[in-house]
Amino acid sequence: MTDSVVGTRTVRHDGPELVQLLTPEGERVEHPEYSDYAAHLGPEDLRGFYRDLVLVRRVDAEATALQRQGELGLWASLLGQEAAQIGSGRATRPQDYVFPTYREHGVAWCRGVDPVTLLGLYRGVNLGGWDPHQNHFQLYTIVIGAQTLHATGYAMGVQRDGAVGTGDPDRDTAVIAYFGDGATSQGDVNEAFVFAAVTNAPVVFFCQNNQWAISEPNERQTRVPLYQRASGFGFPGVRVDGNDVLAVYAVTKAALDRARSGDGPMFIEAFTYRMGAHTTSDDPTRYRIAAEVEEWKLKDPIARLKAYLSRGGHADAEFFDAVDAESDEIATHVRSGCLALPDPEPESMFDHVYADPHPLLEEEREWFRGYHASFAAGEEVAR
Ligand SMILES: Cc1ncc(C[n+]2csc(CCOP(=O)(O)OP(=O)(O)O)c2C)c(N)n1
Repeated sequence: MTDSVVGTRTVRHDGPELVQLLTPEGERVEHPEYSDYAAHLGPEDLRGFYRDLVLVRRVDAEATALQRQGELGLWASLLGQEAAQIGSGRATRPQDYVFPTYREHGVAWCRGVDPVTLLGLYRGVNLGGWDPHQNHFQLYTIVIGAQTLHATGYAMGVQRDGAVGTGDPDRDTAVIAYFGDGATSQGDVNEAFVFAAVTNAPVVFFCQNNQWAISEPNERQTRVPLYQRASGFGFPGVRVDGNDVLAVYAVTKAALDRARSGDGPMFIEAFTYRMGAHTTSDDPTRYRIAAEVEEWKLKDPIARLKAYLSRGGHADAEFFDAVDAESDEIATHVRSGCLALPDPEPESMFDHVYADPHPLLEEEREWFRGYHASFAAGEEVAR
């Protein structure tokens, strides 16, 4: 067991319970239970993982820059959490359904959501920006933990539709809900665990433990490692190295297979670290010491896969250069796409409040139309 004392914090971040297939130095290691779930992955798959990690980091960096330049109102960075998201996202099947928070840009990437569409909410030009049914990727949820209930309800529906445990790999469906360590303190999350457990719903709870809920560190949120909570609800919990894309893939695949086959929910704690601020509105230097960040830089998810690929002769300089060139292209795509996002019609905020027409809403829309028309074009709104 390795404990590290960082300032006043003692953080348990190692030990036999942490599933790992790739060490921080980039060495492949075996795990008695989970190695098999990643055994079919060849060099080409691993190069694909590397490409995903680099590109989503670049999308994230470009979005952060856009916020700094006033083009986005806010951005929630995933820096450091790329492996947790790519590993788990790549383990899902097309028919599975994903319920994200507001930080799952890497999972969105795996589900085929264009990164530009992620920016609409943060630019304030729409309330979400993609069709959840197209990619089986729900809209971002800002209310902490709420999506775990939505996910559990959806999973119970999947069960009732008979899309679990049929043995047909294209039909059996799992649901996966993402949330952070802080969310595990929410009532919604605990209620979701209860419902999922007693109904044996096909849902995987995927917690990215990035060790901070804004300024609240893990030790202010829990007295036991989070993965151990699951047993109290009656389903298995596992802690995986969240910076190890291979281990995350293997553990998530195991949990999703289990859910699809009808064996019920599972909790995954992906132990990782938020390298940047909580959002662009946050200043972590007010509560977090630099030594902790420095320590986690040595566990960088991209560096460890790059080390493995290079040392094993699975990728050469030409490959790494090509991925870098592609990341420049995606940055350009994100930037130009963001600037081209159309401003919404002011009245469109009434469009999706109710599924069917509603008289009060129509009245409010009418009032708003008149109010808006009362301003001459270009005239300053009186304050
Ligand atoms: C119900 C609710 N309470 C409070 C907030 C304000 N809030 C936004 S993010 C956050 C911390 C979330 O931490 P965590 O769940 O660990 O996720 P992370 O952002 O670290 O990935 C809080 C308290 C909120 N959005 N919703």
